[in-house]
Amino acid sequence: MSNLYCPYPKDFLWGAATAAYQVEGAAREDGRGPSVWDTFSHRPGATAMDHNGDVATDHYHRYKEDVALMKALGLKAYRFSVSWSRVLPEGTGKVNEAGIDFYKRLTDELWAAGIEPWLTLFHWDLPQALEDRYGGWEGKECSEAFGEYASIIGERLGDRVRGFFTTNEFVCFLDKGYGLDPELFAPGKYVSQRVINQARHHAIYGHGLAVQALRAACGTKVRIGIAENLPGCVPVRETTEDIAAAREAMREMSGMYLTPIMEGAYHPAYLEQQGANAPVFTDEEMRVINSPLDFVGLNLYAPTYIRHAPETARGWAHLPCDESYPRLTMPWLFLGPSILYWAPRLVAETWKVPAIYVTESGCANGDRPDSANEIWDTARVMYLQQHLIAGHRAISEGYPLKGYFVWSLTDNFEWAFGYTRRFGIHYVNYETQERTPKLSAKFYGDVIRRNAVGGPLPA
Ligand code: PNW
Repeated sequence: MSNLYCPYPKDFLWGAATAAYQVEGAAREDGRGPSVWDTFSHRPGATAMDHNGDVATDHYHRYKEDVALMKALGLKAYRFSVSWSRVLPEGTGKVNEAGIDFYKRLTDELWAAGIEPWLTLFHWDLPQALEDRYGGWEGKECSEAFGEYASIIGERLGDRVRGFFTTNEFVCFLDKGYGLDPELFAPGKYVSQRVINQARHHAIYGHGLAVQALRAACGTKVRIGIAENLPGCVPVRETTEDIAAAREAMREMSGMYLTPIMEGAYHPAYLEQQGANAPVFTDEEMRVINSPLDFVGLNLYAPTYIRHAPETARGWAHLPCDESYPRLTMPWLFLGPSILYWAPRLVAETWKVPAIYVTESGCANGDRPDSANEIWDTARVMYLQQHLIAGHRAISEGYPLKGYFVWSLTDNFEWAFGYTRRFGIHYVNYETQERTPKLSAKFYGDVIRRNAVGGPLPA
């Protein structure tokens, strides 16, 4: 499956990503407190086959083996998340030293393997104590707790981490968990639109407080940004009008998250649409939300097609993918590799961003080991290859795409889908916890070694 030869820049950061609740396991070990995902996944019927993250891929105990897999790939960076309730079992207050120690061991192991640690503060696993006390992000106290947590992580781990992501994908832990998709996402509750909007505000304010806390703790030694799944708007034709429409659609559809973070103001269309439900905020909070970032991280999976629509008031229209559109093994995972070109381009054109990282990119496949225990995940190889060709185009046209983190290093707990969906480039046998590189791991290792995608492989 070779293709156009696309060399990448010398210092391009090739990485892989995971998240604490999806891989760590050890849910009740060494003083870890429960998170909303522990509560949710133990609710009968909440997840596929009632799976939960109690053991997951046992990364907590097998991190050395996982770092060895990364080293074998030639990975330059590893994106992992810290379990907030492992470090602060009550969400605030007393630090659980055993929790901090785990992340010290992990980062030591990474540096010893020549791999840069990139740390996500929050990947959905809110301490249950904060959900109980404040209704989670419904309370502004949660934003402040997040700032304090960021400050603790900055002080304790800042000297061993290269980059920080504050939050991962607002829409999944807010909109979806608070009423849009509460069957699939923790905390799995229904609140009013007004409460969702205020919780969104508290979460981006928490992001801003975390940026300031990390900066205060670590100065300019670390790089600070976010991992956001903004709608990956793609112009349906490469015309001036459609490109402008896609740019504006991206900005408006991000009107409650990335737009205020980058601009210090909500998109006017958002405030107008929400009317009396719009969030209440102060100028000072908006300034905190707008704290400067070193980079923007984008989780890119599926395209959102946009066309110029002069007949509408906003001037653009979304073209949903229909039943016949090709997709991978998730209901929303439509295949559209050109997002790896358009998202970095539109973000760079819209906001002043020094650097962009693709913080997640990958797909679920029906992977099954053959009789020789090999996993020929051809769809994933095609997916990665086509996306990387599109990323190459973004770089060759001068957009500041600096790195790529494949989702995911290994198969893991895919939230409400439990272990029934596999996103890894390494296969995990959940009976034995044995890891096996899939064809895609070999493909990705070759990309990293050659620092290029496509073209014939050397003999
Ligand atoms: C991301 N959607 O979630 C998360 O950051 C990962 O933890 C997760 O395992 C991965 O993607 C695969 O699902 C998403 O509905 C959840 O478009 C939902 C959507 C996209 C990403």
